[in-house]
Amino acid sequence: MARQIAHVWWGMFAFATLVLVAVSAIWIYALARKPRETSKEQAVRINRRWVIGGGIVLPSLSIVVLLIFGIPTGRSMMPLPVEGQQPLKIEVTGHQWWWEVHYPDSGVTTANQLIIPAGRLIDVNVTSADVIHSFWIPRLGGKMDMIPGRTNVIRLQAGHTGVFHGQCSEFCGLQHAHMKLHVEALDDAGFDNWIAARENLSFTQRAPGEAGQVFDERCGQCHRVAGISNGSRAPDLSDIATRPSLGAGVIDNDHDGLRQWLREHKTLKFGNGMPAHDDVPPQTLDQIADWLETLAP
Ligand code: HEC
Ligand SMILES: [Cu+2]
Repeated sequence: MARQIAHVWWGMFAFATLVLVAVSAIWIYALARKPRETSKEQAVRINRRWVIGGGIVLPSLSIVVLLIFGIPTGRSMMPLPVEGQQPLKIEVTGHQWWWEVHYPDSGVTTANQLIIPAGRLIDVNVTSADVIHSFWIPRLGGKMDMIPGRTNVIRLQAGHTGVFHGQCSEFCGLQHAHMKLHVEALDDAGFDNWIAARENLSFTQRAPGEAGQVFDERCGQCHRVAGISNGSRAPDLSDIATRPSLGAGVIDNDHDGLRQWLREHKTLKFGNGMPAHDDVPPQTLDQIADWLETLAP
């Protein structure tokens, strides 16, 4: 659909260029030619021809042609039923400043990453938990406001597998720029595996000793880890070890990055909704990090 829109855009661009060239040519010709003797009636007739032809017929014709191409293209981005295809429904909720991603058919929840099957129609149901955000994956086309108390649907389709980048595109506060979404299109089998691995995910192993206690008393109040904690105010951490970045793209999710996030997230992402844990000994935070690194399907 994004490709069709691009085609319409290039068509409009080509036509506009043609009009510009033609008008310039006529203008230069009019400047350069010798004045001709014309009677008053003749002048009026010529005038009228230009007003009717250039001012009414040409624009009307252009708009009709544009609508012929534009309306079907616009419709293809609307979440209308398609014969023989059941679009995959995914719910994406904007938060200051991270993305909650939920697959209602399988009950899988993740954050800051949107994994989709390539080639399939996807109906992304977007909303917001706080202020207005906007869902935008430039290379997949289309953009949709995420409005609290309202669900908008945008239909997308990735033409091939690979990584695309998403970004919030409605100013939503201090860290609006740090609200990136990792979008990855997998082949059908890869996507089914990804979902199946998370479908009945449940952990039993807590972090050892004090780390486990701190997690239960604090982290778990906001964060969910399947089988361990049930917080819903912050990104679900059940598959945190498999995510490419932390803080919606602020820092890579590797050994050092995770430890740095837990200690310094207030400087890495000033104003973000996670409280500082300065009173927790750094070794304990590191132990929590060790344990978070095991949270993968
Ligand atoms: C008051 C709620 C709250 C508490 C308590 C809390 N967090 Fe967070 N946490 C958040 C929020 C909100 C974010 C998202 C911040 C952002 O990216 O803007 C977050 C992000 C994270 C992330 C990055 C997730 C991602 O996918 O980007 C990790 C890891 C994390 N928290 C671990 C912890 C740990 C470990 C603790 C306990 C020591 C903890 N959190 C306590 C609210 C909380
Ligand atoms: Cu934003």
